Amino acid sequence: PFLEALLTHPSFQAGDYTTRFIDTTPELFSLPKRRDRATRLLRYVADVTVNGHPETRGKKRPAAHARTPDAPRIAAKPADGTRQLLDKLGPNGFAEWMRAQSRVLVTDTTMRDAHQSLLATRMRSYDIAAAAPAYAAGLPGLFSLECWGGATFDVAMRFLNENPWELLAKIRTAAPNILLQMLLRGANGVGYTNYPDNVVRFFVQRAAAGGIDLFRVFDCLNWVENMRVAIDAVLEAGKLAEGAICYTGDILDPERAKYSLNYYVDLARQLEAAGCHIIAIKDMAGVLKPSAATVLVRALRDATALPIHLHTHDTSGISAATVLAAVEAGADAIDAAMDPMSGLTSQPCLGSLVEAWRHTGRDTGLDPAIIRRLSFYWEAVRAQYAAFESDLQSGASEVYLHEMPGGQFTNLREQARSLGLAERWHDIARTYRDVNMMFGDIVKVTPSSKVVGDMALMMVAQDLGVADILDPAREIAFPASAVDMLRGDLGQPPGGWPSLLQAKALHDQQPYTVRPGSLLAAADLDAMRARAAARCEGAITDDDLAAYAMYPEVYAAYRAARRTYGPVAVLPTPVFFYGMQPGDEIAIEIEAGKTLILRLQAIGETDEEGNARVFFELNGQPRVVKVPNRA
Ligand code: BTN
Ligand code: 3PY
Ligand code: ZN
Repeated sequence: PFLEALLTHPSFQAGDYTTRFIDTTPELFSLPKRRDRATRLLRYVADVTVNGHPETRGKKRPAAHARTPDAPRIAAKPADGTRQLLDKLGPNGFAEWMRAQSRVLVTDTTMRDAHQSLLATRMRSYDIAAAAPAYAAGLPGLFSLECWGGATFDVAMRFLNENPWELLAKIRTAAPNILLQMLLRGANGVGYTNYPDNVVRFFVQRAAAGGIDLFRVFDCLNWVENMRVAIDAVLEAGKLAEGAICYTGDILDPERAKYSLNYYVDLARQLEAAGCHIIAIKDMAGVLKPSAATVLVRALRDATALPIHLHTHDTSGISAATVLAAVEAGADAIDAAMDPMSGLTSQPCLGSLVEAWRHTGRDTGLDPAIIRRLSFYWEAVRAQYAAFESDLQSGASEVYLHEMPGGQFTNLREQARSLGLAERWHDIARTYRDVNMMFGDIVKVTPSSKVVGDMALMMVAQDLGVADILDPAREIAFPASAVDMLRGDLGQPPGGWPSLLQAKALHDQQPYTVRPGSLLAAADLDAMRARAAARCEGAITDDDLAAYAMYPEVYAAYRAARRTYGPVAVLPTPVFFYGMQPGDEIAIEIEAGKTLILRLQAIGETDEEGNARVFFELNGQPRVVKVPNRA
C-alpha cells in the first residue's frame, strides 16, 4: 500500500517531486511509523490473548451476552453551554450567575468519581471519551462533567497503560461547550503526599491549558493553609476555583462537637477569603444526613456570597434525600452519576433527581430522552468491567460508624479480602472508627483516609486494640504512612496531633507544625525533564513532566509499556482485558480517520522455548506474532 500510495500520488506522477518530497508530503512517509505502532499493538493483543490480563485474571468475567456499548449519536451541533458562559462572564461573574439561577445546576460524575467508587477506577478512556460527543450535543445544559483527577490520574498510567492527558484532550475536543471539572487534592495534587509548591503550580497550569475549567480543591485535613498554593494557581490561570469543605461527623450530634456547624461556616469564610469562586460541600463518605444538609446549606449560603455545590455518596442509601433537602435549602449545584453508574458507594441517580425537580421552580431543563440513551450506553460499558465490581449489594447505615469515603470503601474491602480478613469486615469497620478517634477525630479522605485504613488493617491483622497501641510498655511497628502523617507530612488537623500517640510513633524523630510545602525545596523542573527524557528514551513534554513530577516510577513504567505495546488505549475494552478469539475481527481507530482491521486467525502451539505463535490478518495481510506463554 505504501508503494502504491507513492506511485499514485499526484506530485509523484507529475514528476515534480524533489529531494524535499518527504518534507512536503509527510502523509506518505508516516506509514512506516504507523506500521510500527500496529506491530506493537499486535504484540499486546497476542500477549493478552495467550496470557490474559493481570488485572482480570481469576476475576469474574463479563456475561457472554454482554452488549457492545454504542454511544448515542446525536446529530445536533453542540449548543453553547457553561463553557461559553465562563468565557463571557469570567470566573467571578460566572459565580454570581450560578447563585442567581433558579434551576438546579447538575454535575455528572460518571467519568470520574462514579467509576472510581464503583469499579476501582478502572474505566478506560476508550469508553469515557466515546460518550463525550453525546453529552455535548444532547445535554448542553449540564453544569459540568467531572472527568479528571482524584485517583483516575495514576490508575490510568499504572493499571490501564494509558495517558490521562490524552483522555482530557479527547473530552475537551468532543465537548467544547460544557465545563470540565477535576478533583485536586490541594498540596497532594493528584498524589498521596505533599509536593513542592512549584510542582503543584506547574500541574495546575498544565491542567488548565489542557482544558480543565473548574478545579475542586480540597485538603485531606481541611487545612486551608495547605490549599492556598493550588487555589492561587487556579486563580492565576483564570479558571474556576471551587474550594471544598470535606464534611465529616454530624453537625446535629452534640457529641461530635469538633465538627460543628460553626467549624464548617468558618471554613467556608476562609475559602471565600482565599479567593474561591464556589464552595463545595464534599461529603466523600456520604454521611451528610438530610436534616443536617438543610441546616448546613442555609448557613453556608448566609455566611458567604458564593454558590454552594453539593457532592455526596449513596453508601447509606439515602443520599438522594440529602440532595433534595440541600436543594430545598438553596444549594446551587449538585453532583449525580448517570443512572447505571449511580448508587451504593457512587453518587445518587442523576436521571431520577432530574425528574424530582421537573415541573418545579428548580427544573434542570435536562432532556430525559438523552439521559435514557446515555444510561443505556453506560449500562453496557459497566457490564464490561465485571472483574472490578465489588460484592456490595445494598445501602449500609454502617457508614455512619466508620465514615469511609466511597472511593476507599470497596477498595478496603478488597484489601481485607486479599489479606484473608474478609470474615472480619465488621471488626475492620469498627477499628477504622477507633483509629479515627485515636488520631484525634480527623477528616478522612485521600490521603488521610488511606492512613486510617492502613492502621486499621494492621491492627485487625495483629489483633490489636487502641489500648494496645497506646500502651507505653508495648512496642508497636506503625505503618510508615501513619508515622509520616503524625510527623506532619500531610499537614495539621484542627487542634494538632495527639501528642502521646505522636511521640510513640515517631520515637526520636521531630514532628513539625508548619505547612509541609514550606519545607520542601522547589523541584528543578529542567533537570527533572532531562532525567525523565533519558529514562523514558524520548522527548518529555510539559504534560509528561507534570505527570513524572508526581509519579516518576509509575510514569516511567507507563512509557516503557508504551514502547513495548504501543497506544493500547485505542483497543476496545474486551480486547484490552481478554484478547481475541480465533475468528474475531475488530476495527481499531489508531488515530482520527485511520483504522486498522485486525482479525485473529489462530493461536498456534507453544514451542520448546515457551513461545506461542499467534496468527493475525492485519488489513488483509497475514502477520504472525511470537509471544512468551507465561501460563
Ligand atoms: C507494565 O506495566 O509493564 C505493562 C504491563 C502490561 C502487561 C501486559 S497486559 C496483557 C499481557 N498479559 C500479561 O500478563 N502481560 C501483558
Ligand atoms: C480522591 O481524592 O480521589 C477522592 O475521590 C476523594 O474523595
Ligand atoms: Zn466523591
